[in-house]
Amino acid sequence: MTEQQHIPPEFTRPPVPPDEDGGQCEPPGPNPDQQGPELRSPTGAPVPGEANVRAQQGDALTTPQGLRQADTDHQLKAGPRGPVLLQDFHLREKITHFDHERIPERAVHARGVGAHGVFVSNGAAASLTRAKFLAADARTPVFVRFSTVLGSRGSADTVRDTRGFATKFYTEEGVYDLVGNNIPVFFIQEAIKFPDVVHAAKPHPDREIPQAQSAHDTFWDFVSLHTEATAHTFWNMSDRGLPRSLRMMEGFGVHTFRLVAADGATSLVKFHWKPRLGVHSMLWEETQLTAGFDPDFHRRDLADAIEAGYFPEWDLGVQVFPDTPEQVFEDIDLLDPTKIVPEELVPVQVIGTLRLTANPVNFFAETEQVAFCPSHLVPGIEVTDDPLLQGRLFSYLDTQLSRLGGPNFAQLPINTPHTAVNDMFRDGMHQTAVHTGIAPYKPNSLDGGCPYAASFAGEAYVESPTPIPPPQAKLRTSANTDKAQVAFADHFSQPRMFYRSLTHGEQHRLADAFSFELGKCTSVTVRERAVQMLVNVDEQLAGYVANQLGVDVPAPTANTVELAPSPALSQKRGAFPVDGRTVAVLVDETSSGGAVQQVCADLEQAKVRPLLVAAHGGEVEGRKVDRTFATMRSIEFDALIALGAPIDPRVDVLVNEMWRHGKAIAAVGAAASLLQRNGVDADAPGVTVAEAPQTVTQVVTDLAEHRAWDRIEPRG
Ligand code: HDD
Repeated sequence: MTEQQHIPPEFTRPPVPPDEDGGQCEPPGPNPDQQGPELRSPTGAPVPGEANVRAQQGDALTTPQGLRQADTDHQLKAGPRGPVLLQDFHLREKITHFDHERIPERAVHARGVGAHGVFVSNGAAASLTRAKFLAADARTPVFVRFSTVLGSRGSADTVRDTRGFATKFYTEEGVYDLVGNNIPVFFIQEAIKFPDVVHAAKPHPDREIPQAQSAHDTFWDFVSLHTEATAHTFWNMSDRGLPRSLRMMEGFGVHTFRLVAADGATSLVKFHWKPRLGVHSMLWEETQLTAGFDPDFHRRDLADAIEAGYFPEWDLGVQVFPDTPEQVFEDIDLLDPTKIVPEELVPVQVIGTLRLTANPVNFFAETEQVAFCPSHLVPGIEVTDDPLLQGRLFSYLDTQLSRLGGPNFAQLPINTPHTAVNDMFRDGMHQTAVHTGIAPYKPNSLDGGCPYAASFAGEAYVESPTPIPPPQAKLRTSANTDKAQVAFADHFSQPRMFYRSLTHGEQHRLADAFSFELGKCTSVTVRERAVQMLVNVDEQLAGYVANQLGVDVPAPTANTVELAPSPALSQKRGAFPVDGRTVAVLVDETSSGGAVQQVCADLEQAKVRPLLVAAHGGEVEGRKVDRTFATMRSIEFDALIALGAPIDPRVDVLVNEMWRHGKAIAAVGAAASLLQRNGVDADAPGVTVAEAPQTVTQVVTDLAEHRAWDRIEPRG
């Protein structure tokens, strides 16, 4: 593990709290704290006893039973060319284990990448919730998994799709999972429709085509019939569906949750993750090139940035609403997961900051086996009657039973709480705890009544986060109101608000996305019905797409209301931190005189990653060549600084693509001929021709804007 991939000090297990009732219970199973120096797994969970055993064996190759092995290259035969012997148990065990190494991929969100980190609360939510990890200055280890939704585990990162943003907080009160997406609304309002929307969105069941795409008949057939999906569909067709980096996208809890303060007072909230690096997207062409050239692009971007010490950060924020029986705010039903509350109406208040600081040591052990569930709650955070959220509370545990081999997956290191577990759950496949005692039931006297029922004695808090609250807790349900039902039924007013909140450039790219997606549908009926959905949102948009498809524009059919645009929904422009951005430093045989070293050092000083690009591998001025003309493509770089003007068609492709994608381009001295040769206007926005130091300064400034928008967006 590199020095950067340290396990933050937060990964020490908080002391096991004294048993609340002062009892003398021994926690079930071996207490690793009593077994000498603990070995910590990457997740920070202790690995009981392993430190001692490993010391004895050293690093010799062994069988799973610990038998030291001298040879794993040859099979045991009767004579040098004879039949293989059944008694070659190493051969049998090795191949048998290999045959069973794959587990079922996630039903959705199969393609993902994770990282460890820490959440630091600023205490702003302490008055709203008794959750201890939201107290002032509380530091909590976390594991985050980002994911796409539709694709299989081996699909490309940069497809057009929603991104999962799941965060596991290992709090001192147990695990809290905030299982969100980078889109604040969802396709459906009721969980019962989830199998339908996923069946429609996944590849067609006859040929299993297309992989990881919504551009096909069944998806658009469903969303144009089940029009509550309109809002999410618009967000997916916008730039939000094409994140430049997992480090540069927002996250949303989507649902409305309930916070419970220490005095029992409740409020309703929506959670937001705001990336410190800003929200930035790729262009559609970039994503297509990248999916082929580097399918692991987002995984690599996240891991490389963390490895380089550019730790990505997000501010966690909440929109806070009064907890009224109606649970409706300004005619927006807070139980409807297809609706947002514009930030202009209810601002987002920052309550803490997440920083990702370590890559997993083992993908399968951590990223593949992590199990999130919206019902992993802590005191002070509760669910509401949102019909989508209610169904999710069941589905995650259910699917993980088959994906992770039975009911004990919470004992896997990545899922282990950093607190004592006295669940009295026993046996079952892969039970790893060695429980003690003879009475895993309550009430009992034979184990001294242990474990004691947790009480919150001394605290006003009487509610319980457990799904079946004890008699003293009251179930909170929402009032039925006609207004609420009407709000659920309006599927087009908020998509229109979203569309009208975008810049012209964003609207143009969204219209082209609809044209691409629907252009891939072979059914004219589906195309026409999708245009009907669009015309209920915006007639000009529908007209543009209908023209691209060659279909007529129908009249609007829906009753809608005009909502004020929400500027917060458009991706912010302006200068953002450039941590971990990549710059191609292009050299040729004339590049010398220390320019390479100087430019790369200046870029690293600005927290930008220089990638040296040359005709051949090796070194230039003592610096390793990172990419050759054979291995590079423009989509890997956020900007280009040319110190040379090599004559090579692949270099010309690089320059043309970066020009077309509005990326910062700079040339030093004679390298300006490279721009001239490719028709790059030296006076255009985002283009710099200067001496080396000035080019770095200007490129870093341009990088902060993400793109030279004036170069690529239609005027007006
Ligand atoms: Fe889900 C996984 C997010 C609706 C059922 N979901 C999953 C993951 C994320 C989300 C981020 C991946 C977790 C990981 O990295 O392991 N899901 C959402 C959001 C939703 C949503 C933000 C709407 C607001 N999900 C949703 C519904 C259902 C599910 C309505 C079922 C009724 N989701 C699942 C699942 C998954 C899952 C099938 C597949 C893998 C897993 O749970 O562990 O149970």
